[in-house]
Amino acid sequence: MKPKSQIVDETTLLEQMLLVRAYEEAIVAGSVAGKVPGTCTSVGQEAAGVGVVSALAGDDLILTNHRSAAHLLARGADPGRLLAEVMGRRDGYCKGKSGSLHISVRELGVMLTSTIVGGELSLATGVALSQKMLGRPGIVACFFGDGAACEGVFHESLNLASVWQLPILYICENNQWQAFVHRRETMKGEHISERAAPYGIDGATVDGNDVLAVRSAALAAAEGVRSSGRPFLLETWTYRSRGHFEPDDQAYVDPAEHAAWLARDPIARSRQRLVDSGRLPPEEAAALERRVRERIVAALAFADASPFPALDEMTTDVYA
Ligand SMILES: Cc1ncc(C[n+]2csc(CCOP(=O)(O)OP(=O)(O)O)c2C)c(N)n1
Repeated sequence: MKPKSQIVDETTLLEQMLLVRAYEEAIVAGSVAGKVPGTCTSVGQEAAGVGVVSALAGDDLILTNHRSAAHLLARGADPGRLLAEVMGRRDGYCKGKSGSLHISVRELGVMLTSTIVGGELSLATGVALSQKMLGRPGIVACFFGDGAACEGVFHESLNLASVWQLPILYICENNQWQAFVHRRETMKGEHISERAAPYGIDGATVDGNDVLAVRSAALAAAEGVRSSGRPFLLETWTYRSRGHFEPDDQAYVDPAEHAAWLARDPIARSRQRLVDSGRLPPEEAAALERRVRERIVAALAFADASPFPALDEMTTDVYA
């Protein structure tokens, strides 16, 4: 069954962001303990992913990248099966053969995770063309980073999507960093959304650390793509507060920049807004956090109990 994704309640969005954070913190802790392979996290970017996915409809399709936890979890993926996948276990969504970097969950419409930077951009063009030719209603949401937007494939993809009028919502999570290099060193101009106009596409930048702002911008953008059948480029302005991958001591990061962005943490902001407005009493916020942590403890136990695939399964379900 497709998930119901038109969530309106900020407490639900907060719960999803907490789930993403707890899930990735479990991966970090597990990698330190040598139990889970280190991977790329999206700590600090939770509002950008959760806000956009909350605005998608059940039959929309998602293509994502190496920082996909928020996209998968907000879409309704089970954290136990995700952790099992990351840990290479048989009960993972791809039977433990994709790891975190290639995961796909067809039943949730998450078509693929690409670890080839920008790979999802060209593939989204094909998926959207197929949706259009088959007359299917779902639009395609394609998540990528600011580094990917500096590659040729970004320009080729936007050009074709505009020429062929394809229903793609491009979401650039501009987290300021491209692996170990700041975007200032590789990128001309401040905003990726400015690159939409030359291709005849509309674009916008939104505060990616404010989950309500992201949701509202994504609802408008997705609705525009749905009704016009044309692409849209939404840039979520955010920050990757952990390293490029685990472990990474982030010695290359300016501490003042890091501190300034930590002060804008999307989860703390949403929780504060809910508490200040009286919509979420502090004790209920604490109970919510406890429930999320318990869910992740159970998910880890599930993943840990799942066996590795047998040796004779090594060449099944894979290409080449
Ligand atoms: C084509 C290609 N080039 C380089 C890499 C190595 N690499 C992996 S992630 C990454 C940084 C990508 O930056 P960005 O698109 O901004 O995404 P972010 O990691 O910031 O989320 C790089 C260079 C790769 N996987 N694929």
